[in-house]
Amino acid sequence: MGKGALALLVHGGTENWSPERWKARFDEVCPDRRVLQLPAADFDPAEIHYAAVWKPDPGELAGFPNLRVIFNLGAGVDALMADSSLPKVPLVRVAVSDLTNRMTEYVVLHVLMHHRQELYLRASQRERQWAPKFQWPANAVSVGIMGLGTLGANAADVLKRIGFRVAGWSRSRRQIDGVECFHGRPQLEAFLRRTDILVCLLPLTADTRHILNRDLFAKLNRNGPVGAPVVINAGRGGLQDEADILACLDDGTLGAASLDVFAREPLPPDSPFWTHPKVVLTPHNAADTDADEISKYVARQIERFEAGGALENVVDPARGY
Ligand code: NDP
Ligand code: OXD
Repeated sequence: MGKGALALLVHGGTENWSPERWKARFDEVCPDRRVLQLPAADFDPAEIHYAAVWKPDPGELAGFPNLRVIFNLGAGVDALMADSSLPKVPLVRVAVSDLTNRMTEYVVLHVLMHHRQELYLRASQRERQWAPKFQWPANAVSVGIMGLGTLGANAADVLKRIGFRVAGWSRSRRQIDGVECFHGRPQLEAFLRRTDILVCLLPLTADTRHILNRDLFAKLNRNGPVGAPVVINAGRGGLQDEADILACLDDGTLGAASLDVFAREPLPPDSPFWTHPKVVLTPHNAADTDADEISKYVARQIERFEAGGALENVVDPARGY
C-alpha cells in the first residue's frame, strides 16, 4: 500500500500564502507521497492521512475519515481552535528557529525604534529640525514581554543582551536567566507596574482575548525615560481592544503603539490606525512562515511519526495553544 496522501489547504490570500508555492515545496520534500492541493475535483477523502493547513474554512477538515495529524503552517492556532468540527487528531503548530528569529528581529526593531525616539526623529527630519533630545541608555528601560513561549523567550534573551531590563509574563512559572519572570493573573499587575515598553506575544485564547485594554494600559509604568508607555503587539489582533488603544493614544495613557496584527485583516482602508501619528503599523508580517523551512519541518515530523516517534509542538486543545 502507498503512503497516505497529504492534503494542502492554504487560504492566506497573500504572496507568502500562494497555494501553488506551498504545493511545489511539499512535492519536493514528500517525493513519494501524493500531495493534494484542495479543493480538488478527483480524489478519495479516505486516502488523506495528513493535512497541512493555513486558515482552512470551518468544517473543511471534517470529511477525511483516515486523517492522522493536522499540521498548522503557522505558530498561532486560534483560527483552528474556533472550528468546532475540527477532527480530534493531534494538531501540530510551527515552532522553528527560522520563524522565531524573524519575530525576534521584529521585536528588537520596534523596541529600539521607541527606545531611540525614532518617531520624534523622523518627524524632526521631515520638518528640517536639527533638534537632538537626551537619549537614555538601554539599561534605563524596562521591557515587559507577555508570553514567554517559543517566541517571547527568544526575544527576551536578545533584548537582555542589548542591555534592556527585561521581564516576562506567562501562564505557568518560567525561568530565564537574567529575565524577571512573572506568571498568572495574580502577578500581572506587578509585571505591568515595572514595564515601560510592553511587547505582546501571547496566543489568542478565551483567556487572552482583549487582554490589551485600557485597564491594563493604565497599570504600565508612567515614570520611565520613555514617558508614556508603549505597546507592541505581534500576537493576534483579537488580543487588543482597538477602540481602547486609539483612545489611550489620544489621551496620553499610551505614548505610542507598534501593531502588526488587527481584529480585521487586511486592515480596512478607513481604519484610523493607518494615519495615526503615534502608530507604527505593519501588515501581519512580523514573522513570515517560510515555505521552504516549514515544508521540511512538516516532512520531518511525518517521517518520525511513521517511524513510531513522537510528534513535536502538539497543541493542547484544553489550553487552546
Ligand atoms: P507559545 O505557545 O510557545 O507561547 C505562548 C506563551 O503565552 C507561553 O509563555 C504561555 O504561557 C503564554 N500564555 C498563554 N496563555 C496565557 C495566559 N492566559 N496568561 C499568561 N500567559 C499565557 O507560542 P509562540 O511563542 O510560538 O507564539 C505566540 C503567538 O505569536 C502565536 O500564538 C501567534 O498568535 C503569534 N504569532 C504571530 C506572528 C506574526 O507574524 N505576527 C507569527 C507567529 C506567531 P506558558 O509558558 O505558561 O505556557
Ligand atoms: C503565525 C502567523 O501564527 O503568521 O505563524 O501569524
